[in-house]
Amino acid sequence: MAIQTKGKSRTPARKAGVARKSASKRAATAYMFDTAAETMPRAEIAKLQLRRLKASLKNAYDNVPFHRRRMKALGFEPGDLQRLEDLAGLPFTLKTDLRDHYPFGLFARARTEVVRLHASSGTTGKPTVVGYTAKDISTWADLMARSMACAGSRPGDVIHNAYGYGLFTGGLGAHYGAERLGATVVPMSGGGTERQVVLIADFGARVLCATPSYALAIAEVAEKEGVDLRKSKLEIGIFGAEPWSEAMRREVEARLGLKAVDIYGLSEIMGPGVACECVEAQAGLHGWEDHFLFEVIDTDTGKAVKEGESGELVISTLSKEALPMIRYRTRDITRLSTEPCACGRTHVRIKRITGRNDDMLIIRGVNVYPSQIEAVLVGLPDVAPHYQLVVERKGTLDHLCVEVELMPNVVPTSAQRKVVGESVRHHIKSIIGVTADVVVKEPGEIPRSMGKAVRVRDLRPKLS
Ligand code: DLL
Repeated sequence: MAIQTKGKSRTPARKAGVARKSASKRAATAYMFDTAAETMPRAEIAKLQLRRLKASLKNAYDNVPFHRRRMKALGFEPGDLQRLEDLAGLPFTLKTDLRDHYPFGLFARARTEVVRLHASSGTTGKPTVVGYTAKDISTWADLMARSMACAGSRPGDVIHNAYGYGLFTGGLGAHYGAERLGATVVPMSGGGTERQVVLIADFGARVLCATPSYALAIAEVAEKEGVDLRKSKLEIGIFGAEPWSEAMRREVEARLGLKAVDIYGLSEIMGPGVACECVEAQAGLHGWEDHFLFEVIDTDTGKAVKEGESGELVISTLSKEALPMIRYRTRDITRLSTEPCACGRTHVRIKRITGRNDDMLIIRGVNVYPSQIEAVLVGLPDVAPHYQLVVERKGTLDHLCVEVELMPNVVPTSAQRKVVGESVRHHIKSIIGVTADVVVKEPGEIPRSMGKAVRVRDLRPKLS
């Protein structure tokens, strides 16, 4: 096994990642959060999942009228679950179910037992509200600490947290995880990018937590300010909350001088830390199967796809108290792999999330995800890795315009723009197979994100 493991001791100090060693000794140990849980044989994982799933279904049945009604309609009681496969007989839960029961209708605990609320802003209609008991918050901190350790962070690190604090789960999720790991957390939130650059350098951050698009914005401001973050103490980026490509990974790694690790999660299930890549392999996110059950389904039929085939990720929670989720349709498109990982962890790998099925554009019959366009742009000379896709309806057809930006060192003559525009158009057509218009903008003209980047401006008339 490529990682050093700890013993099986479950003393609180061990579990909380606070080994009783000097800080320097701790920093020298490749750290793993909970060996017993993370390297469990797969048969053991399945046994644990069945036990926990039964309890989670019972929690939902006993305490949430919505879930009880749906189970009763099928003549199903939680005790009827014999095998994990039986779960496929239960209906999916959708984002609209949370909205329809706004704000607390799917909670399985009295409001007075709920110590924290988070919510999605929700571009249309009501926000999605999620709640946590004190135990849920603690489990989340454990799983975030485990994720951070998996990403290569360890007790004693300075963790610069540029995920937004507030109703978004990124900021507080990473914050509690970093503290639980035994690191020093810098609670920056998003924005004030010049100051972020200064503090990353001055406080000696080893780990940067941010969305990949914001990490790139930080790199860009550092370059403009003449600060070489590649020479700073930064070694690891824990990036997620939005789709990003392998090409973007290489770009941020080169510009910040770190290893960029993908982290995944969603508020409805918990927040960040549902799954995380290991720094050893950087090849898919270990989904923490002792707390969640993952399925991948065909979006149209709702049936399970074979392992390795692409489809929509569906997640059930196994330990959540306040908001148990049964077969939540994430809309995220991915593949699962139970192949052994170089790091020795046995938990399933969720392959890079290519996008959400509601972000997928269909341009003259060709399915396109923004991350595919990103992968093309990032490889091209003179083109900055900032872009937006504008989708319009022309007659009966959808039309795609890709807005790109020149690199700051390129002289923006009209001839140069023409060359770049032509090259982008050609590569998108030959690699993805769609015809797009290309608008080449000046450096800095495409809006930068402080959190999740807005990649698509959809100008098509809304269906009523
Ligand atoms: O984005 C939680 C999070 C915070 C994850 C920080 C990672 C880091 P929501 O705001 O509820 O929660 O958005 C969840 O974001 O369903 C995916 O569509 C997308 N997403 C999250 N992580 C990734 C990722 C947080 N690594 C939604 N790759 C999810 C691709 C991601 N998409």
